[in-house]
Amino acid sequence: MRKWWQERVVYQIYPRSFQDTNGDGVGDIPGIIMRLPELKELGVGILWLSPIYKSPGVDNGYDISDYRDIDPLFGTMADMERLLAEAEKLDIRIIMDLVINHTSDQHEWFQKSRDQDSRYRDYYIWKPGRRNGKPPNNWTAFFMGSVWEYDQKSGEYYLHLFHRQQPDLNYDNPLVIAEVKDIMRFWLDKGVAGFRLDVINIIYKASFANGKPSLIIRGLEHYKSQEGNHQILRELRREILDKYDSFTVGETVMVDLQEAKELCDRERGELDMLFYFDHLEVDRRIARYIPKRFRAAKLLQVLTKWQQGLEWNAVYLENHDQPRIVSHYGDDQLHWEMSAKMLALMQFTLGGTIFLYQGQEIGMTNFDFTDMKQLNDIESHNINTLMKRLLLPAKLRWYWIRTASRDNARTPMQWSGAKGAGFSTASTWLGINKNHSDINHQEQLSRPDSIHSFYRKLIAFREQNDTLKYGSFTPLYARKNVIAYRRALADESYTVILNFSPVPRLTPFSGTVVLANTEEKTFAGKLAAYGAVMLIETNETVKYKR
Ligand code: ISL
Ligand code: CA
Repeated sequence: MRKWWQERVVYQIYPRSFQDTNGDGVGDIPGIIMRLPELKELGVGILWLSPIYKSPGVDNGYDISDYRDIDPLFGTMADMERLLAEAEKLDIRIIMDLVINHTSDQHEWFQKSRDQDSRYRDYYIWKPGRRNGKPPNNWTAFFMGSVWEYDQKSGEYYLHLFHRQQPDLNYDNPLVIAEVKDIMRFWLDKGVAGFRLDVINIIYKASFANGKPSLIIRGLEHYKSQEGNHQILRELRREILDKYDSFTVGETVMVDLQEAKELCDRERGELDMLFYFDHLEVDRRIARYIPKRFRAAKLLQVLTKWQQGLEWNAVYLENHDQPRIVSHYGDDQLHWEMSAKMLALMQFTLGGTIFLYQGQEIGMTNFDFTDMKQLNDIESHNINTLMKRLLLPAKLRWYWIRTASRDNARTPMQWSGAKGAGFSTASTWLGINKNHSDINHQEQLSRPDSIHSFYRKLIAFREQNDTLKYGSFTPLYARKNVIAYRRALADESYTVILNFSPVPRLTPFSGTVVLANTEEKTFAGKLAAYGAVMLIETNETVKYKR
């Protein structure tokens, strides 16, 4: 049976950078309300809000200090209720970002937990150090360094897989699971339609033995996708989520296809879909920060694996942790518009639920910062410090940060070409890209051939089209950074051909165009630089060979 969340396009909002209404340089909930009509116009059916809960903001809200309150930076609970009501009027549903692997160290639970005798002690993972004065084990954190932080007050170490101000909850404690259920109920009762579950496959730590040697994350094998983790997800699903008309999308760290299949299996009843990263790491080495050459053939291979492997995909090219897709797999200079549209066409011709990230629909690019001081992201700063310690030259460090920093996606939304980009009248929490004079929402609304118009067209087309949402996926061709695949359902079949290179390419296909980033109605085989076409009734002169 088909579900409503398989039919709608999701739009991720990073509230801090979306729309400021009170002139403090930070986006807020009234700003989201103000922009609802534009989102409706685009064709969006679901909003995912990055965290707006009370938080000290060490990791921009992914460190929650009160799950039942709104951070004053973003507004009030009344604003949030108004947002839910206004969105409902437009038939837009809202999912929240739920971060339950860890809390903020400012959360009341954690503060109380520092007392050995508190009932909250076992809400977190406390361990004595090893006899040699070393921390409890050798695991390393996602944001660099040890996962253990010594707490003077307790005389013990606590575990944090991310920043030291993000202590991990203890999922061996049923009280913690009970708290999570309450929090979920609280928001579902307010009318949210589900959750994006942050790092949800690493919440259960099965053992605390030393990790095996690893270049990046040491210890992963003791907590990634453990049976205990699966059990918790099933329990949350059965006891809470199934009681509401809701869905979940899990963000899953370093997940492989087998794990993903288990996590999303309908019968098992854990997650509805999940975010994996493979398709964005085609040009990355082990650590996301180390680049390597992009090859479209490799991308096709990865897409094929996941499109064919999973029953239902979450299809995304950007989020608040990733560089902008046009700067990443496209060309944000000479071929900006063509490559942004080519990537849009690729995304909308993949099966699953589409997730757009704010600004993607106007082809926003990576930041134009020139100095580390302009960055806010703790991950970028930590990685820079680590690379410095490894004596990597400044130029290389900056090149890596510039291509991979999470702040690339976090610069304020470019609504107009005016000072402040229509985002804010004040000086903003993170710099605005200077290219907002050319790349902005207002300019694109005025043009029927803009990237924004193209997205609108794609959303509308897909809404009416089951083949793109539910059809099979077959790879057809990969040569010289041109790839092609087929999507088919019943007696409908489409061929999608994409050129990832900055020069025109000849392909063995021709046929009738349904969607394209150029004007032609029939395709004779030659794709423009970053050209993209979707054909119905295709002639193919050569069969695909790997
Ligand atoms: O972004 C990453 C690589 O640079 C990942 O390692 C990322 O930290 C990981 O995917 C988890 O991300 C999520 O949890 C983090 C938070 O900082 C991210 O913003 C969030 O998306 C901790 O809550
Ligand atoms: Ca504000």
